[in-house]
Amino acid sequence: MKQTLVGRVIAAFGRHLLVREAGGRELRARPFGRALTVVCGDEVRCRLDSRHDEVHVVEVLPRRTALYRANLRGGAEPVVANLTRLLVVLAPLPAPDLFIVDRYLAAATAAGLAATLVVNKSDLGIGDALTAELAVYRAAGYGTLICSADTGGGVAQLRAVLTPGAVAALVGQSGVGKSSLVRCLVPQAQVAIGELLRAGDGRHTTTAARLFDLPHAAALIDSPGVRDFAPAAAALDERTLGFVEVERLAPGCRFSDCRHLREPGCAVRAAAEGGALHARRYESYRRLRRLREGSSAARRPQR
Ligand SMILES: Nc1nc2c(ncn2[C@@H]2O[C@H](COP(=O)(O)OP(=O)(O)O)[C@@H](O)[C@H]2O)c(=O)[nH]1
Ligand SMILES: [Mg+2]
Ligand SMILES: [Zn+2]
Repeated sequence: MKQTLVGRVIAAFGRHLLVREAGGRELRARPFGRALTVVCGDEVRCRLDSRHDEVHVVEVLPRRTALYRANLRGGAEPVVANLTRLLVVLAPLPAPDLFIVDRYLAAATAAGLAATLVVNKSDLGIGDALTAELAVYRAAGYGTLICSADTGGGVAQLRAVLTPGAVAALVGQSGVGKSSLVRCLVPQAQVAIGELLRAGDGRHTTTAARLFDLPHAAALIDSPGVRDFAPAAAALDERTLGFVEVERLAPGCRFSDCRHLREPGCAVRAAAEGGALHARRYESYRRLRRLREGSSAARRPQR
C-alpha cells in the first residue's frame, strides 16, 4: 500500500532531505531516481513505502523562484527554491570578497529576487573602505544594513526586512556569521538543528541548507558557506548579466547587442570612465563576462 503526501523540504544535505508535511510531521526522505534534483525550500510530492519504511520524493512541484549556480560543467544547478529575497552577508572579517557579493547580486537579478546587503560583526568596526563600498551599493539601489549577531545591534532592522510571507536566504562567504544571525532571529533554531543531527545517519550535517520558520508565514534559509559562487550563465540576461546599473545604462548604447567592453558608443563604459558607474562594479561586470564567456567556450563541443 503506497501513500503520497505533499510537503516542503526544510533541510537538504546532498540527497539527504528533511521534508515537513502539512500536518507538521518531519520525515527523512531521498529523491527517487538520479535525475531528480531537490533543494531546500522545494515543495515536493513524496511516496511513503510502508513495506520498506522509506520516503521518496517523486516530484518537485513547480518552483516559483530559484537561485541557480554554475556547476563544474557550466550548467545550472539550483541552490535553494521558492525564496523571495537574498540576504548577502559580509563582515569585516573574513575580508570581504566583493566579487562574490556582486555575483550573488547578479544571481538575485536573474532569479527575480530582491537583495539586501547585510554587514555583520559591526562590533569589530566596519572601517572607511567598507563603508564607502556600501554607499556604492546603496546608490545602485540595494538596501544595506549593519548588524552584529554578537551584540544584537541592528538585528531589529534585519528582522524588519523579513516581512509576512517573505522567504529570505542568507548567503555569503564562510565565517561571516550567517548561522549566528539565524540563532539571533530564530530562538528555536537550536532545537531544529539538534533534531536534524539526530535524524542524520552519522554524516556531518552542518553543511546542509536549512529552512527556519518565522512568524507570519515568513522563513529564513541558512545556506552552507561558500568559498566561491558563480551564477548560472544560462540564467543571466545576456545584455546586462544582472548588473542593475548596466540595466539602466544599456539602453543608451549604440548597439543593441553591446557587451559593454570595447564597443564604440557604449554608454556603460562611458559611465565607468566618467565615474557615474563605479569602477569596481564595472570591473566585476567585466570579470563576470570573462568568466561566462570562458565557461560557454568550455561547454562548446570539441571538433
Ligand atoms: N565578533 C563577532 N563575531 C561573530 C559575529 N557573528 C558571528 N561571529 C563569529 O564568526 C564565526 C563564524 O560564524 P558563523 O555563524 O558560523 O558563520 P557562517 O559560516 O556564515 O555561518 C563564529 O566564530 C562566530 O562566533 C558577530 O556579530 N561579531
Ligand atoms: Mg553557517
Ligand atoms: Zn554598452
